[in-house]
Amino acid sequence: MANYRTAYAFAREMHPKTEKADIQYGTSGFRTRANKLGYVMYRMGLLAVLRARYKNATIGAMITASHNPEHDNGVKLVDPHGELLEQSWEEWATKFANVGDDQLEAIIAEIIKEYNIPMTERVHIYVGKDTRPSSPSLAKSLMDGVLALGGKPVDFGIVTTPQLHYFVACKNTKQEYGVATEEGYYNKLITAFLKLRNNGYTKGNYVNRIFYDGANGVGAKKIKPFIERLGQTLKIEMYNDEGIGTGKLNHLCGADFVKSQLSFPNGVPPEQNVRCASVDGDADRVVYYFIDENGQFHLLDGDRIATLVAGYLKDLLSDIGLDFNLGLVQTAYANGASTEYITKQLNVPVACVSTGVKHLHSKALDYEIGVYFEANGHGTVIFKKSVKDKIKTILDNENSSETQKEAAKRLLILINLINETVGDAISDLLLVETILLAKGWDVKDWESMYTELPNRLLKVTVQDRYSITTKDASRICVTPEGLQAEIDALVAKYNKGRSFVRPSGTEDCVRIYAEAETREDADKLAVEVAKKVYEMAGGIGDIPEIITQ
Ligand code: NG1
Ligand code: ZN
Repeated sequence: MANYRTAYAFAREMHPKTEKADIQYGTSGFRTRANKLGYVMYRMGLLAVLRARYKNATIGAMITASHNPEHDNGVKLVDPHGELLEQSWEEWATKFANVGDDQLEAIIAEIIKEYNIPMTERVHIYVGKDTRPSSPSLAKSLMDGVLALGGKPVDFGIVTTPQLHYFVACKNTKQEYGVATEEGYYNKLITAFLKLRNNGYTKGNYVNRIFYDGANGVGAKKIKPFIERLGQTLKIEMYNDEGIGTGKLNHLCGADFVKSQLSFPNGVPPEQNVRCASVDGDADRVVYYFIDENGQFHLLDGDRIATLVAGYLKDLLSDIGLDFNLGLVQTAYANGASTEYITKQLNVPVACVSTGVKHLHSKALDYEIGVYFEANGHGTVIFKKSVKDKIKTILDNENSSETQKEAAKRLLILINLINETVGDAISDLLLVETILLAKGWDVKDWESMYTELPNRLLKVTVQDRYSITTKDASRICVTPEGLQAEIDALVAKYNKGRSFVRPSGTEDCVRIYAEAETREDADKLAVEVAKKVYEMAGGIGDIPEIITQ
């Protein structure tokens, strides 16, 4: 069997380190230009085997750069329960990626010693990839790494990020979570969705028709089984399903484009008052939007989904007559109005954590039912096992009323519709559709839950984005010194103003967020803060401005 010595020799021969500059395992794994990633993939293959042996479980590796342009790529490792790689191992990932070829042997030996990793188990590594043209060869490099350390790569081909997370969870729960195949995934979600539509699929203002923007990526491919099998229960009209390698992935379309540009994606017909949904390049995010009769664009983002879901769960729990510790997790990007609505109207506690799914997911675990969503549309709900067990007892109890039993049954089916391992655009979309139908709501009813504060996201390129450091879930800027005071002064000029800046973990830029009482003010504040960052943090390239199209 291969051992770490041959892995080291193989690396030098086949996957030598080509880049001098260090890279960092960021918000969502490694992400950069695809042509810089070959050796990083190989090394992540090695690390995945070590992690799998340490955990005595199957580990996943997803090759994707999500919403980034087509020429980028990346990799994120998936831990045994389908969650993202534990943070303490991110440091190992960064070390593995950056050591010289001649230090690889030593670092493998070091981690084996540190964790006392048994090097005999033949562990499985589940590998998935998005539709980027660079993905197949990068997957090959990663699988070379897996084989070099005697692991067994299982190639799932092109799948969405949440599908891969689901497969890993299924395998490690011995299929209790579901069957670890694409078919198993479709069956689980479609069965749940159809059961929830059993009593009909139109009600009140709800119309069972949506436009779906596949971002010219894997989200377009993987919605097809749903379109076929949901039939009339939900008429999904798909747009942006261009072939692989056309350069159109995420280009002027997809969830990130819609959320950051606040405009309709290319390729989707702007039909008035029709619910539209866009997913991103690996289909782990979804946002909704529509155009009204005055041609005005309206966005319903992750905050809107979170409030819709949390509100509906509260209703169901009150029908069931059980009181669980339900909490919602957001980031600083959440609209101030959504946070206020959730805490004051829904009476649900809200926690604010740093950007990045891993932070939201781990905080959500603190609640019996944890709902988490990033404003960009990435999120899900997680339920403690004890919650599921208690709900089941309602069904078995002969003293339960019909209302209680109905609600309990519904919630248990709803849990099967939710991908608890990670945010899942398709599962979230089906969840939203289920709730809107239950309430008899169209997009306007949904939007009227609360009035959002206008907000704006901008990017600034600087010499070294890590010269910007922050604290308090990114809400306070620590360095460059004096920048926070400048931001405070700008914010103070605007009613309901709020703004913060942080280095992106996935792109080489600093992100600026601003909100205020009016659209004009939010835009102005965003540009002013962006200019300050440009001045004080070594801006390069264009001075930021709002490009309206
Ligand atoms: P960065 O590039 O670190 O801001 C972005 C998103 C995150 C998360 C990751 C992973 C924003 C502002 N940031 O991270 O929320 O989704 O990508 O894809 O949307
Ligand atoms: Zn994504």
